[in-house]
Amino acid sequence: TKPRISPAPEFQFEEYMKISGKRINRALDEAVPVQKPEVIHEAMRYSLLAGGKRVRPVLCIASCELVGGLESWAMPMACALEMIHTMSLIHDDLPCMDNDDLRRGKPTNHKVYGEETAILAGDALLSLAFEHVADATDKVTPGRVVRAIAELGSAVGSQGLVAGQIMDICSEGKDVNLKDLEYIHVHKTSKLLEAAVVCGAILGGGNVIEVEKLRKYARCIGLLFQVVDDILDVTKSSEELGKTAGKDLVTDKTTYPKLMGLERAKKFATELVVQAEEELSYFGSSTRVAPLYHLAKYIAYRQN
Ligand code: GRG
Repeated sequence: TKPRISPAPEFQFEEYMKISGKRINRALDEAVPVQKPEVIHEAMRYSLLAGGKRVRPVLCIASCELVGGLESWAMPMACALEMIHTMSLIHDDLPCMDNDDLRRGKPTNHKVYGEETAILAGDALLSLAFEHVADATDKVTPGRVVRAIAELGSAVGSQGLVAGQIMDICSEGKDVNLKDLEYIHVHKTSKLLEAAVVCGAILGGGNVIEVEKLRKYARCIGLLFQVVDDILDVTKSSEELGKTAGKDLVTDKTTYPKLMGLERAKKFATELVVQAEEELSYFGSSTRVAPLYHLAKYIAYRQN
């Protein structure tokens, strides 16, 4: 790999994530007030405000600011992305899907509110996401808002998240090759990350070249996100195995390390960071590019 220059080396990434996270959490809190019927709004708020890294909203805002927009132009979309991400987690955790009891360190939505309410809370968050963006035409032209909504819709539906989830379900218990695995990840994980970056750029007024450069960057970090997830899965499992000798913690899930070996998976992750940085180099090394540059690194070197 060739030597790389870090844009704005003095950039305080952790501080940036903390401050952005606080502003995003405040906007989410205001977007879903407690109102009648209380139980559904409580269930929506329970999962939405339960923590999480807020990677998608931060990507959206950073991308908007990179092309010259303001945070406030992208905030409704940033909230919508987190609402959709959260609803996909609520539905993914249901007994008919992954049947998980814990999410973000707390009991899953259906464990607290029951399956019926959890399904409806997910549906309501999905619907609210689009309403929330469509309502916000006071700062950005309706044309840009409509383009961003189309982008978001395609990332979520039967060509997006839903496509990834259905292929994942259909491949259960079968041999999955690298091409199938990539399809699942691109749709389950990358599509929404791509929408976050692209919608931010559209709302910020980016031109076609800027939007497409950022799309390429987003595709790299989307895949990177999943490769790293798989690597963490393996390395954590082996750590756990050390601690809980005899207990079988190795899943039969198909992962990148399983298909290409741990070392090649790590090399692949490094290549993806380099490629993501190359896409960003189009924007020079101003402070505005620093958040996206550091977000790629954060995704690559995170521990959870
Ligand atoms: C979207 C209409 C619609 C239905 C849902 C269930 C389903 C269809 C899709 C599942 C999608 C899914 C669970 C993808 C996994 C995405 C992923 C990488 C989650 C982890 O994201 P992080 O690490 O989590 O950003 P935090 O908790 O930090 O937000």
